[in-house]
Amino acid sequence: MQDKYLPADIERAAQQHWDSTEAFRVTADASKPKYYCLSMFPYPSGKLHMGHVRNYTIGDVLSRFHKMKGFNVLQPMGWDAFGLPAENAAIKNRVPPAKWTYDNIAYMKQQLKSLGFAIDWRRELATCTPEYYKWNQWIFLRMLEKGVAERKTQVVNWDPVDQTVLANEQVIDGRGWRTGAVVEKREIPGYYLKITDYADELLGDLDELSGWPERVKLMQANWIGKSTGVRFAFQHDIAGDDGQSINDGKLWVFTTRADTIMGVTFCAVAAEHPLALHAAKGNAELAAFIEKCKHGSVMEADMATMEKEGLPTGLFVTHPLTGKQVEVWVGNYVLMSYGDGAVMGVPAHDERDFAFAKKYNLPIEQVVAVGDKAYSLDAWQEWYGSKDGVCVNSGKYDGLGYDAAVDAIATDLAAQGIGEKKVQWRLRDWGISRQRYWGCPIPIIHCDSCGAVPVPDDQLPVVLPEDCVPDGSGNPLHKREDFLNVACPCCGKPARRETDTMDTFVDSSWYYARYATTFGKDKMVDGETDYWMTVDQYIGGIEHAILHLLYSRFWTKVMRDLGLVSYREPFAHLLTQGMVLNNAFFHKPEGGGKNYYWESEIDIQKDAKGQITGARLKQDGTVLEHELTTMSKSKNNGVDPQSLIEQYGADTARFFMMFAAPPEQTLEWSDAGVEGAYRFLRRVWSFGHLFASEIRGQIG
Ligand code: ANZ
Ligand code: ZN
Repeated sequence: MQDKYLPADIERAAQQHWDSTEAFRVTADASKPKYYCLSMFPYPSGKLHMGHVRNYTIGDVLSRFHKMKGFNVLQPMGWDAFGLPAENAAIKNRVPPAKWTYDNIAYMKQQLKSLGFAIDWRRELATCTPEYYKWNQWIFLRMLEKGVAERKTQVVNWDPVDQTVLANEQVIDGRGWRTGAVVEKREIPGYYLKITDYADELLGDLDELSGWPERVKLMQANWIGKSTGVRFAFQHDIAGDDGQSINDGKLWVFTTRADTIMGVTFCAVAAEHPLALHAAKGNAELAAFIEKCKHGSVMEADMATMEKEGLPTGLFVTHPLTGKQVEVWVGNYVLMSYGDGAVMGVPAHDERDFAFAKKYNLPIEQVVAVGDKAYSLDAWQEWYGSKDGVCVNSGKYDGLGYDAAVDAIATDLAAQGIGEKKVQWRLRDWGISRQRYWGCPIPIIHCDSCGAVPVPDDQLPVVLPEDCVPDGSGNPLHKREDFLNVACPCCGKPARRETDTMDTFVDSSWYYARYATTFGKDKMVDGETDYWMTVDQYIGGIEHAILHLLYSRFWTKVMRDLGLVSYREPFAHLLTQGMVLNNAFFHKPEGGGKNYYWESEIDIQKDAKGQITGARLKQDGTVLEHELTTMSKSKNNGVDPQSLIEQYGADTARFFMMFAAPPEQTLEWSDAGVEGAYRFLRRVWSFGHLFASEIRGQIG
């Protein structure tokens, strides 16, 4: 044992020993308790960042701790390897996404190895390999058979200049990211997974996840969004072009506040609603407004804050309980995709309706009173939306509280056959079709005679050609005759392959189950899965709190229903690690925004406690502002793990990460802290050396 602490030598020797002895290779062993420790697999973007290092160090510490306690520990690693950045890199550098991805994987794997994690590399997987995505295709076909997957039309972002479909993140302020052209909405067919069929179970089983942070469970519950209310119709005889009453003469609405039904002063429908489209036929102003709404956001967060706008349709419907005529408006705050795409407007008790009524001078009628608070029309206040009041100005319902009023009103509507209580979910079915090249091909063949035909199992996987170079003008698969042309599996006539690929969330929805198999070529998962699953500890970023975790939970339940696995939830404990923060230094240029500088470009002044008191740009001496914020490429404040490893060794990096902050909390980067960690490890080494050479010698 050498007396000096030389991390590069020590770590290399240890890592070679682990490699040659396959120290972290594990197999199912029923005689031992198991511990499956999983960190969210990285996207192979080029190189590791500090967030990865933190994530994987936490997992590694837990894994090694459990191994020392006698558990059979599985800690795997792999690559979330499909997705848009590879296509963007291809456009920029003219290299195929496959090459870019595999090169990045090779580099990042070396980085992970140099960090010394106790990973069973034999189980490494990359989602862009046919061995992996074959099973995406296979289970998709099972879902089609079961009716869990179905084909229907979807609305996509269309760039009219590039003639291509854009992902949401490629639309910036309503324009295409490359062309700057105003993006249009288009309806095209695509595949959907019926996650809504599992809404009840996905919500209910959250109660079983005692190892999950409450915050994440709440986010999931809100996303699933169970609302209990009443669905009912306003009747009318508005005839469409065919002379028949539109929608059978019923304008359906969903409300969570049926107790306010006597306060309805208008109805509002979404821009895409049949009544809106009908009214627009003879009304150019309305037609233009509807067009404008179509370009607007459908994000609910935006809907809540945006300026309420609308136009009257000139159409009237009948209030089911008062018989009064109620005018129908088109409102930009009504979503076509929620409930029935229409609302009863109760401005006295709903904030959005209030803003709308104020703007367009529509009547506001109080129908709920809370205590003896006086109602005022000057502002919409918190209690107007409260369910704690009693009905007033509501005829026979006066004096009833929320529950009693809803019951009575639902009963009266049901008696007319135009209403009932209803549970409404916010969750939508999961559209998985992406008009992108770098993803898992959807295994469908289009035949002029037979329609959309599933690829037979014995022709799987449908292999994605790996040598395409996207140029931004649409999916390059459209030009690949060798991929496109195929015989129809039904009738044998010439047919064409589907060119859409799957949402990359599909890839990450079941990778944890694949790690826990023997990687057999003939099965998606095998018996080993039931030994290792469920994951005992899952670790990753809070940015995945909703979609990735929800899709994985859904996927698990589908696999259970297909008889592939026996568990119903994939992750027993979840840890969402905090972000890594660092100071960022910037100028604020005249036109707005911030110009960031690297620490190497500036002189920093600090006080005795090491607090930053000022910063100047070396180049010209100008004063810079600074803020503590998440490390990021765009803010020039990232610290490269590689340089840290080279300077101090992996153990210092790992040690600093674990001691600078509790895992769930944000971690402030500190060069002094890193040096302190290094000095400590050096002392530990010297002590070990002393023990080995002298003390042991004496005992010896
Ligand atoms: C009248 C009313 C009065 C409402 C009141 C609320 C308060 P959650 O809880 O999210 O389910 N709504 C229904 N369909 C809509 C759509 N397609 N787009 C926009 N808003 C819609 O919300 C249900 C409430 O959201 C419903 O209850 C309806 O407004 C509105 F004092 O009906 B309410
Ligand atoms: Zn055919």
